[in-house]
Amino acid sequence: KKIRLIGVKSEIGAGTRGASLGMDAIRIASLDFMSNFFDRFPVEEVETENRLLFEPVASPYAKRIKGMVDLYDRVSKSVCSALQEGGFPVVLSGDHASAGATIAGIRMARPAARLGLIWIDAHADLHTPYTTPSGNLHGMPLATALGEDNRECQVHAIDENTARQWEQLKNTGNIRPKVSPEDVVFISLRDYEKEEEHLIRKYHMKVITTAEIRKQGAEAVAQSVLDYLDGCDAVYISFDVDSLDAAISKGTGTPVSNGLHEQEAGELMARFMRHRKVCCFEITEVNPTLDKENRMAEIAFGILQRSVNVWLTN
Ligand code: DIR
Ligand code: MN
Ligand code: MN
Ligand code: MN
Repeated sequence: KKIRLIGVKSEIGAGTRGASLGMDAIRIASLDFMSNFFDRFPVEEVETENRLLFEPVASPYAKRIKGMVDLYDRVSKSVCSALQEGGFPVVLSGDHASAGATIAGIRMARPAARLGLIWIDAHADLHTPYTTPSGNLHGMPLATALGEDNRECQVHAIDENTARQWEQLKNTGNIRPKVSPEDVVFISLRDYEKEEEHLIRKYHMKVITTAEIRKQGAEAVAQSVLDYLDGCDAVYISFDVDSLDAAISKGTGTPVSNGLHEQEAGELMARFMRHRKVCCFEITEVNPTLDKENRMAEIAFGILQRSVNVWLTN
């Protein structure tokens, strides 16, 4: 089996500009560390829809969703092919919105599999166009994977076009839902809205706090997460760098305090990547325009390199 780096330099789902440069910033970090990582693992880039950033927003509660429908199609097919060809897809994405397409791609490659998700993020990314406080699609990828509308908490009326495009996102690959809420684990979740909290409570979704990791240790927590997902056939890990503490994550659009230390994140990932069911890893939301020292990308590269090395020595 072979590592397949998939680059999604998209930022149409974010509210702050610059995340489309994240992958290149990670590449620069690798050069600063004199690593041959990107020489060993060439990136297969997916075409983006970033030109939409110059156009007026048509859907205020799901900004640039028209581009996201096309992006979901491309990203899901690319992830699906990598898996079908026996590869291990490592997705380097700009903003987190396209992670719903990564998940779709996994299910397209393995339609019968029960898929578990490890969502390492300050945010729950469970919004929908009916509940979003920002209209930013990077707050919604998990809802697309769950096939969730959360109409019980509806706050906005959605126009017909937006509603149809939202249906398309949820239906990517004609599999819906892609994952069930009991097979999702949040790690370091700490910034969410009441509409998201409603879903977490309603479905009794598993949440692991930063405090628990500090108390029990990353190794033990990682093991308990894998035990929790034992009934799944495959596991996907989504690593939003804003899971890291605000003190070290200036270079991301929405930093939040009380997050993970670099060491804790590295240890969690090292344990996860040793597990044979883990089939895909994504790292996302590095924004070098917010970070003159490129620290965020350096940390992201460290986590990426360690994760890939652990997987290779398995
Ligand atoms: C907020 C922030 N929940 C929103 N979400 C972020 O706009 O939907 N997700 N930053 O990564
Ligand atoms: Mn996120
Ligand atoms: Mn986040
Ligand atoms: Mn985000």
